[in-house]
Amino acid sequence: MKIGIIGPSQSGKTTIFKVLLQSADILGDIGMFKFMDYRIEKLSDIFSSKKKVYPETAFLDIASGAGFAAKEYSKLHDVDLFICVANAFFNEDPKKGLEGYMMDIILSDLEAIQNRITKIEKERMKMKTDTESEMKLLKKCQDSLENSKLLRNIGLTKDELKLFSGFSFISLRPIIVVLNLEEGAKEDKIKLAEEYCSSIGVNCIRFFGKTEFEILELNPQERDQFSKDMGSGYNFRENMSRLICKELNLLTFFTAGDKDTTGWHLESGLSAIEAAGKIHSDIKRGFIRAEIVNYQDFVKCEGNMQKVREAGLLKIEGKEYIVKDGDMLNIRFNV
Ligand SMILES: Nc1nc2c(ncn2[C@@H]2O[C@H](COP(=O)(O)OP(=O)(O)OP(=O)(O)O)[C@@H](O)[C@H]2O)c(=O)[nH]1
Ligand SMILES: [Mg+2]
Repeated sequence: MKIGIIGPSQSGKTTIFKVLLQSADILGDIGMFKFMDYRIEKLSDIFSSKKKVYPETAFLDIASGAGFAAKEYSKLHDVDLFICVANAFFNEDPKKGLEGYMMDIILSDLEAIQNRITKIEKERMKMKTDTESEMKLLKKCQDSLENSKLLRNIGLTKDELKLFSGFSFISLRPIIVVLNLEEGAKEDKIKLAEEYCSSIGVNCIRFFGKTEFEILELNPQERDQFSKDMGSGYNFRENMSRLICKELNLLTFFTAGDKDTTGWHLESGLSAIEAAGKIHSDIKRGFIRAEIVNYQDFVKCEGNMQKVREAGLLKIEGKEYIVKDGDMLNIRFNV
């Protein structure tokens, strides 16, 4: 999985990249993003784990030129989700900046669609595969893009998406907008930008670039104090982690013990055997059963397994069990 930061020039892309990745993990314009999750902190406390392991993904800081030049387009083809940063500091109008940038995205997809249509029209005779259904789909997408609709939001079916598997349209992938603001930013302008995002079906999150960057430079104790002063729940990295999971349809399950507490990502709807495979192929191969308690229930029982058992909240499940977000898995296996 790969995430890419895009957006207008000088909007704060590199700033947010550094904040999300916490400088240490950065190598040039690529780094690993750790998905923050308070549940990992809590579980590792309860289990006195020696190590905490967060789910991770590659993160790219994609420098912007004007629009999407062909060479940039090729850098984007394997990115699964885009974070688009809009400048809302210095009295900028974030809505205007966003509209311009979304237009660039739409135009670049439109160009790819038109190229394909032209190619099919020219070479229809030579092409072995049925081009009729593809052509119909291309025209439908062309229409939507011309009406400023992102391809992600036009309800393409699984079969239609399959026809597009050889392409890498940007607007077909999830985009999260980050409004990069400053204390004292004009609320009405920000609201307008947020309304625009919701009108095009894109999630949007506020980010105080400069403040976050300053926090980054504090020592860990000062950072903790600052977070407390800002009120609980204030944690940009964690909010962003949650939003990315939601967009990519991922849930988090845990394994916890004295050695480590680990958070794992799994696509929603998958079963215990797939979860086992994430941990280790041997565990998948030798799967016998899974003992499962959900994080919520575990905490309700004060992190005491005895109480969990007495309350009947420890489930014994087989391979087919559909894993839920927050499930703690202990898989019995034999190889
Ligand atoms: N005042 C203010 N300045 C900011 C904020 N965020 C970023 N900046 C400044 O804006 C400038 C651009 O920030 P970058 O993070 O480098 O922006 P960028 O989008 O990566 O820029 P390019 O890669 O050149 O397109 C830098 O001088 C930052 O210090 C903010 O929230 N407030
Ligand atoms: Mg930059």
